Amino acid sequence: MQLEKILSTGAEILMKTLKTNKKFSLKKRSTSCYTVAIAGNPNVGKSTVFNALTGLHQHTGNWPGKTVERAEGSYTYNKNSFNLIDIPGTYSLLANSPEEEIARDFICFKSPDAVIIVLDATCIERNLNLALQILEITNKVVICLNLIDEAEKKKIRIDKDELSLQLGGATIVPTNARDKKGLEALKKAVENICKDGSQIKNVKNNYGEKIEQSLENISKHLSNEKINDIDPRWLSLRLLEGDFSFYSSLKKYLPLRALEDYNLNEKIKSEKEKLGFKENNSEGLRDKIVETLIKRSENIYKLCVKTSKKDYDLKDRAIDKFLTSPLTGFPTMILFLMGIFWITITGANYPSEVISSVLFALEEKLMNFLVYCSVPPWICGITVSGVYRTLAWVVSVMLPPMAIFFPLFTLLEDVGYLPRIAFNLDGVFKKCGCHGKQSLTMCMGFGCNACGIIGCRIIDSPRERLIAILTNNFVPCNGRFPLLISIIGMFFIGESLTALSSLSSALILTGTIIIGIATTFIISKLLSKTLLKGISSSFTLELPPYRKPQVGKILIRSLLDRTIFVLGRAVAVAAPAGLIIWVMANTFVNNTSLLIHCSTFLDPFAKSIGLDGIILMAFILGFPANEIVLPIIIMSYMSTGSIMDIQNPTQLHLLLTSHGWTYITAICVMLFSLMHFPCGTTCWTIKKETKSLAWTLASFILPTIVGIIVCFLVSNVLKLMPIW
Ligand SMILES: Nc1nc2c(ncn2[C@@H]2O[C@H](COP(=O)(O)OP(=O)(O)OP(=O)(O)O)[C@@H](O)[C@H]2O)c(=O)[nH]1
Ligand SMILES: [Mg+2]
Repeated sequence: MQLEKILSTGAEILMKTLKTNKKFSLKKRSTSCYTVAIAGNPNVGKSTVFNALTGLHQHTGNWPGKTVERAEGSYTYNKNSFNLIDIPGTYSLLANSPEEEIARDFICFKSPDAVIIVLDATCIERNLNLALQILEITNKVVICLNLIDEAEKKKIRIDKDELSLQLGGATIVPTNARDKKGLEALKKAVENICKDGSQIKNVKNNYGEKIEQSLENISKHLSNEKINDIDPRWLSLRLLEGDFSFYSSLKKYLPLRALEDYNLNEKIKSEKEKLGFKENNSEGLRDKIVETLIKRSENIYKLCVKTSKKDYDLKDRAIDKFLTSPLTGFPTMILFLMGIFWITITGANYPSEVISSVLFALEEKLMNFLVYCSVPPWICGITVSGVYRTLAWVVSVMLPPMAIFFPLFTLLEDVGYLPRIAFNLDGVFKKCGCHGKQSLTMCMGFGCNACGIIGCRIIDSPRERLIAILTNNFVPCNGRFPLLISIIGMFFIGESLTALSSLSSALILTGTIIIGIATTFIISKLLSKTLLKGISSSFTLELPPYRKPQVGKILIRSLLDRTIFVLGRAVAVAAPAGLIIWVMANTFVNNTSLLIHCSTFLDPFAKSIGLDGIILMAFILGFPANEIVLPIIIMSYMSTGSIMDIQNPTQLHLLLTSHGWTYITAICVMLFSLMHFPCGTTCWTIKKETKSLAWTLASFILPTIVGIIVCFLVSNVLKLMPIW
């Protein structure tokens, strides 16, 4: 009885505590858990702030629109836990794009305990527009004045106190997130807001007497309603504006009885009439809102910012003139591409040889050890000749080029060159009926097509986004580069790698990539004239300032985050593939191995497009990851007769030519590698992004058909030429 009483009293206390303090947490050390959103314009350093606070590694780079999906992480400060949300960058909350909708809905309906508004200290005038809109929704705001180091360099001085005054008393924290400066103060300011609430007076933008009166009238109908923490005046503004996307979000997140209220709807209608707006058209009101925000931002800027060096971006503009002019822009782009490939090919050669000789020497030892342990020959075959050999190949061929290519690409990204490529290619993409931003997603495809597909979210128009998704596979990802580089090396350059031969390799690889880009243009144009008809939409792409990249950090991060990740994925897929191939090569039906059965079946068709049955089978089995196509080809050839160890490119060349490879086969394999179905991960991503099985199938079939046609034509035309 006594125990029962104690227990029930304990439970009562616990329930009371939970009721009175909804932030109560049962964690021993962290007493509370708060939700904090990071919002701001694109490319102001939100993800850098997020990474610096959480220790995570969200994608950062010097171009707008990288973060397209909400990212979450957490940090602990003074024993409290803070759940941080990195929301996509937006220029406003008026929901003209999906990112703006995501940002608006999160701030409005997820009731974060604090919002960190990140401003770029070098151009706060442009950023204030969004800050003023957020401050209208919530006053639980901390202003993070990021990139303060760049502002100082450009001699831009910001009067923090005045800025705070203009923003209702908001705490202003200058930071240099890249060098992790100012973070303590930022954490403190966030904690204060979360624990003690905001001291900020609601920052209202005055839209003029008449509109203000209407807002007041509508607010009266809302004030008694359950509308979370949303400011009734701001809600009234949205209702008056008749923002359709906001209405659907309201219905989704709030059980708003008031919306069905006849009186409220009548009130909104009559207020609109009073203001002279038609029921379903509030263009004028939106213009007024935008105008007010711009004017106010201008005023605040004038009051708070002093610059003594007006022409601080003179150098940037001079470089831009060179990199984006029609005469010099394109050649520079091709030179950069060639430069990257040249460094990759030259740099990867020696480490590849070293890794390969170490791993293949280990193979022998491993086999000897298993034989010594009396392991049955078939197990030795599966594990060593099947799985281990494939893994050794994937690691030695893929690791070095990736470890060089990724950092170089990230370097260009961090400097700010990617948006310049988009600027240069914008005209061509427009002529093909698609969006200029497709060049950015295409560039991302060089790293990984699945990343390129997710990146397509930066394209607002569904038609243009689909074109970008369907054609992303025409640029080779990192999984396909090793195959291209190996074939170029073996068939077109020669045995030893001299400066001249690596330059020729880079030239041929660049040519191959240019074929891929040209195919992207042609297929995009075809799609926009047929299945996905429409006019290309215009857009403004901000050219960010050139930034000095952090070379050390780039090296470490691209090695750890990208190289190891991609390699891990390849290894995970290569091991079972090696096993399947070994089993197929060693399972006999009617005295012929399954492998031969399959390749013989595929042979007639494969030969008609310049390949052979084994090559086609390797592409099919390579569906989980493109990286394993070449290892499968090698393993299949080795298990069909030629017993030899592949220690260097000469032996590999011999193996291929002894199985009937000619220059035509090499060219067709390269073309088919460039133009065939996307890998499994990419297909899965396409399904996720398009939410349509039909479009996923289309993205699978389209490049495959293009590849088959191109290889058929090329192989048959080349066969007619006597030089081959
Ligand atoms: N010098 C300097 N560079 C910074 C600072 N913060 C961020 N950067 C750089 O600015 C660029 C943009 O940073 P991100 O964190 O990717 O910006 P974002 O706001 O998340 O961008 P989106 O996701 O595209 O909207 C990167 O190249 C960063 O390295 C800073 O305080 N100082
Ligand atoms: Mg970001």
